[in-house]
Amino acid sequence: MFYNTQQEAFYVYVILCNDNSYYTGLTDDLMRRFEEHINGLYETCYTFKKRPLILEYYETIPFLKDAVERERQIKGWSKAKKKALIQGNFHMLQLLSQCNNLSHHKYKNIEQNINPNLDSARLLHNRPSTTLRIGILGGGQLGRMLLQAAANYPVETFVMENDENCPAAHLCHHFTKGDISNFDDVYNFGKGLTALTIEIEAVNEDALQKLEDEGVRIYPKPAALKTIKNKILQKQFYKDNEIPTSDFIITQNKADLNHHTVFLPAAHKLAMGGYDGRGVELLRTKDDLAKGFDAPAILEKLVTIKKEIAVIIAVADNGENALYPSVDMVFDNRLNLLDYQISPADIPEKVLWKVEAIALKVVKDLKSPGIFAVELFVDIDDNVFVNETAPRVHNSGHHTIEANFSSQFDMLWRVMLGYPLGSTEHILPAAIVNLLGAEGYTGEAIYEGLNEILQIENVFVHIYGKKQTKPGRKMGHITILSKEKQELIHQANRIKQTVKVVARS
Ligand code: AIR
Repeated sequence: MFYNTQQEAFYVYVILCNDNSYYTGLTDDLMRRFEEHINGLYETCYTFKKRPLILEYYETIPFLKDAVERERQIKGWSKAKKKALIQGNFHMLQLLSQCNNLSHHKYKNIEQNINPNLDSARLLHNRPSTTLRIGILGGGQLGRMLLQAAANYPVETFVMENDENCPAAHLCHHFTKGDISNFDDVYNFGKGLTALTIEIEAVNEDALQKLEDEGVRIYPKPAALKTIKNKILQKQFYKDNEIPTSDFIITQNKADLNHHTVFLPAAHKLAMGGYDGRGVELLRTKDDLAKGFDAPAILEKLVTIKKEIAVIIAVADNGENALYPSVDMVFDNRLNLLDYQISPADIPEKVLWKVEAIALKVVKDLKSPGIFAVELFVDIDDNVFVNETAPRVHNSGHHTIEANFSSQFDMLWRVMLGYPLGSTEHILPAAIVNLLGAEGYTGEAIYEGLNEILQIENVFVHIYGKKQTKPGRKMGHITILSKEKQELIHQANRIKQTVKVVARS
């Protein structure tokens, strides 16, 4: 090979071939050389019939001797190292360089485990988007809606859940059947991924901690998840951080309740594992004590509630945050489940400020990026208390799919992929109605009344694809958009009366 040694610079370049391997070369005319590759000039002698696809990387080097040395160096590098160079991931490059002395087996392991995008969001912003590998623990409706939003981004998605027919199983690129509460299952699932999120709290947080220590980004951080997941720790966290929350007593078993009858009426909430109305019992009088839980729990003084409000907040890796307009939640007291919700909430500005300031404090004190839903009570004197927080996408944010510029699901991808936060502004006010499995029906789900409802304009149906219905199970939701609050309430009631989730008899 002859080079024009009179010229000022030489190029060492890396091209991606159509079999996904890299070819490294040296030239004094980058464009000409690349065209020659494209036209197949080097097919047999250099690339063994690997046609180049893309010129991925080049360096300009002033002296031929240095350029030859650099080409020799890069040629000897592994694919992972070349990839790190192309991505400008110097952290990974360094780590891989240190691995040269290890045995092949060990080296391969490290290579696989090193997250190709360990560098911060700052670096992510500054380079072209590459496809990242992101996992979701849990495959229910929240995972499903996350995946619907993921389809718009350069991301390879992974889901782990016990049930291979779960709502999220068929929307991800890779499904793993596994137990999200088992250490080994979670660790093995997460170790090759760039980032991991959860769609339910009941996951193995020790495995998440180990993964985080090894460089996988976890949303929310395992430490924040640990605090929230256990209702006793969660309540203690509010107390320690002077966040207003209703009074509570910790109970270890059912017998403990007998010592606290003066505290009634109260809500007894299981420390671990409750969701969607499960793990909560209202104890009004002594006669209700038998309904209490025989496991660690909190007994929470009932507040005279005027309103229940939820605020969803997104937090980026760099701490930047974005608040969604608050949501009015109207509950079904019998099932302890959300009945319908309206956003933005109808509350005086002074109360709204309190709500937003308290919700923001909760999220800031948790010190974690991700999406958080803070549920709050407003009492008859307009005092605001935190009820509970979820460190994930949440039922109270489902309307954001149609009603806001960036939905809560879209937002979480922005956070995890290191993109700028989206706008939380609403396009139109919205209401949602949860579609719950009707009382008295258990079995293969069928949906009555959808035809009628789908004739209404500005109504959006979301069926979660759960094969089996049972009383009170969340099977779907319907969103209504309108400028008029009365119209939202009217359509919400109409939907509640018309749509029914029953079972095939
Ligand atoms: N979920 C998680 N925490 C609260 C809720 N609602 C969602 C998640 C989870 C699903 O509910 O998406 O996977 C489980 O619903 P089910 O009906 O299968 O118990």
